[in-house]
Amino acid sequence: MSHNELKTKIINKEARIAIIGLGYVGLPVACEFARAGFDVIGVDIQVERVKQINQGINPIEGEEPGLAELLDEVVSIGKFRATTNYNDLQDRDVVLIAVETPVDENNTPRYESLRSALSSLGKIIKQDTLVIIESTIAPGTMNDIVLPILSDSSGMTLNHDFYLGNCPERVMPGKLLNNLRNISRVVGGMTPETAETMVALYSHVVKADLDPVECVTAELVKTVENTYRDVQIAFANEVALICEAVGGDVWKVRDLVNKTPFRQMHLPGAGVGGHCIPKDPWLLAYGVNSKDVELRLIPAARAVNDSMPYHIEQLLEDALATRNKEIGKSRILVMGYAYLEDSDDTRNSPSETLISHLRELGANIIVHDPFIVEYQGDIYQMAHGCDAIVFMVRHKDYLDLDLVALANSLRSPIIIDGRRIIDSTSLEGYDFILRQIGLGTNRI
Ligand code: SAJ
Repeated sequence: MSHNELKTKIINKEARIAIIGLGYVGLPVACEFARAGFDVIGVDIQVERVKQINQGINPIEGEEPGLAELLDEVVSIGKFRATTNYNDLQDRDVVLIAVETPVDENNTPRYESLRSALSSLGKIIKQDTLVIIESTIAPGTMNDIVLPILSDSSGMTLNHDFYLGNCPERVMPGKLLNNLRNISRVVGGMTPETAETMVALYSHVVKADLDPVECVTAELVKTVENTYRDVQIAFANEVALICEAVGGDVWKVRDLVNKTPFRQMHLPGAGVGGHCIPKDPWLLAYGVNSKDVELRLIPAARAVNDSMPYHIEQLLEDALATRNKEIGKSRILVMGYAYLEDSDDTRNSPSETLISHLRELGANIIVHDPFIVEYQGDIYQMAHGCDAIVFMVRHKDYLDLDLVALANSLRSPIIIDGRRIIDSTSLEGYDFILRQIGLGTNRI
């Protein structure tokens, strides 16, 4: 089969597709291609996950509108099935790889899952297969890691025996199917012809722009778009620290700054969590670490954002000191454990950083989070006898609390607000000690 014959099969939905990695990226993609009419096989190393999927049960946690129903539908009509066995992929024409690409404590990418998927695939790949990496990878990874592994393990030659591309995902937890269908995608091909074939493939499931580019551009766009966000958040956080120091209110400053054309100051807060924003700047940096480019802004932004949970701790320590209390002998209620408002996702949560350090100092910590079963409970009861309450996540449940009842529950009415949940004017007349990120006129 030639490249043109492959493209024709893709256009006619006759191409047989495989997705390696059935997580929050791979599973929705598999379901969408199956829904479009393709025959799809999914591969995952987790036996239980494969079993659940083949029973039509959605293994992805959290609210994902439409996913459970779509999965059940495409499995029941036989368009999608899952396996742990790579040998089941020997008849596949297109293989997408959507495995995790985390960074370790030294901010170095851990490509073990990607390497393993590529070498397993290489052993069974057939002639004229199109392989597409959907995982987020450092610039240069396609050339330096993906291509060599695939070539060596298959004994095949790029653009002669197989075709290769990189199409990073732009899906967000809670909006997986909607994002997949409606957000534009950068489509990186090792050749322009491959990029065009990939556009033909994705046009069956994506209703937004599909932008064909070289692979390095696709690698850069994905890591840069999240690094942009991290730097913007760090800027907002540093402005918040300035406002605290000079008696300003960062929220008022931000609103007025953003009235200026072409300004989009982000939200300062208690820290930056999740599986994308804290990681992708390091993937971008890794892409140039062998070159003579000294990155100063991007690592500095990461340092600012990583410092915010410790700044919350400083606000807490200062507030306790006004009542002659210290962290090590206090009982603290931490509100919010997830990394994001109205989510149960706790990956890289700033709350985790704060809580573990407070415990190291000897504090007695109680955690509340309405989205995490082990931390659910009556807030006013949980506040009873606590020396302070610390808001780390802007869950909607926290936006209309009875602050007087809260004050009466607390042993000392100290509120630390890391996400500007409390309207300080609502505390007029009450004996609260309020410390807020970015509010310089803190009440004593
Ligand atoms: N955060 C701030 N200030 C802000 C925005 C976010 O402190 O102005 C914090 C959040 O509290 C959270 C972290 O940053 O702890 C990340 O928040 P996020 O809104 O960026 O959510 P994520 O991590 O789910 O990011 C994803 C990314 N999507 C993909 O990688 C495909 C990101 O590119 C999106 O911009 C983001 O979703 C989104 O906009 O929802």
